[in-house]
Amino acid sequence: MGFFARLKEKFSKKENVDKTYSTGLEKSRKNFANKISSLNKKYKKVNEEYFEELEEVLIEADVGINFALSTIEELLDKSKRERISEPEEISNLLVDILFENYMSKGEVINDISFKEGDVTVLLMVGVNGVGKTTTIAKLAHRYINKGKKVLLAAADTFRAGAKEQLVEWSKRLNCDIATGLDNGDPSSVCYDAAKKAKNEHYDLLIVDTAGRLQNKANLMAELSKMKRVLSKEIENAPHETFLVIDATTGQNGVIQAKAFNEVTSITGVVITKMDGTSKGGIILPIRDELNIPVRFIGLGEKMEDLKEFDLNSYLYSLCVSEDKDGD
Ligand SMILES: Nc1nc2c(ncn2[C@@H]2O[C@H](COP(=O)(O)OP(=O)(O)OP(=O)(O)O)[C@@H](O)[C@H]2O)c(=O)[nH]1
Ligand SMILES: [Mg+2]
Repeated sequence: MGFFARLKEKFSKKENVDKTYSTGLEKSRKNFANKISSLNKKYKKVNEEYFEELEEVLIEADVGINFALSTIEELLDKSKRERISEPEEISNLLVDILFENYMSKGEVINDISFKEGDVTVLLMVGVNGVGKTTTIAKLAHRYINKGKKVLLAAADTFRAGAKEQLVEWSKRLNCDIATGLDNGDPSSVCYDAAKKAKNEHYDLLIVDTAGRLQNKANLMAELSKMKRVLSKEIENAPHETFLVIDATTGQNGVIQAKAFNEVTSITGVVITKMDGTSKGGIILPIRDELNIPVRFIGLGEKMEDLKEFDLNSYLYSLCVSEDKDGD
């Protein structure tokens, strides 16, 4: 049995499907699964046009041209080898290929692994407006609920109101925060926060950074200074650097990921605003081209809508059409 057949069996009971995933990916599912389902009805046997249309559906889901081309090529190869010509089976094989491709691109990890008895430091980076600060709030909420002592650092000293936004979250979450001067050096906030986190035995320090679009050299210098300051206080900090990407920006997100990956080492990607887009395929080329695991996925505005990335739930919610599902 292929991956997709097993997945459908696993989720044959609706209550086994994560509601946040299925609701958050609704727009993407309509744009992907439902289109494939109509394609399968249109063709009795697959032919060249079928594969062309399937490739178009992939591109519309925003997986990017290169990823779409290589996936279709692999699908053609496999279907020939396995002598499959029935549309439904071909599209099942497509999901198997998407799964295998994700799994083959390096390690699959989600949750943060904590350093027992020491501070774990998480640096959040990404261009402006992608959802860094709200994701920090959601992560803080998550780990506070798991009994962790969490400190936030407002190291976005650049954007007007950025500090106040994080302070507001800290109040709502009842979470401690270290702040600095507006337009001050973000590294000095990092220094104060790291000292406090170490002396007062916090489990997790989450550092918010400015999403300003600047030249690579400046960004690299600023991030490496912050990292240097953090690691002086806490061994090997930051232990995690998450790049936040807004799913609604589509292929632009892939470009951002490449750019950030060149200036600093990223340990994970967080994809936000999945609920607001039909471009849900964006996760696949990011993983394919960067070999970085997607760690969390933002499927809505509520605190609980940030979920650990789960490939099964993601592919199921993206690829199983509603008409077949009986919704
Ligand atoms: N629907 C939805 N909205 C989200 C999600 N994540 C973030 N947002 C919204 O995106 C907007 C921008 O979020 P911020 O967290 O301020 O983004 P930022 O990256 O910190 O922005 P800058 O500090 O200006 O660089 C806010 O209105 C959030 O509510 C999500 O998963 N789903
Ligand atoms: Mg922010």
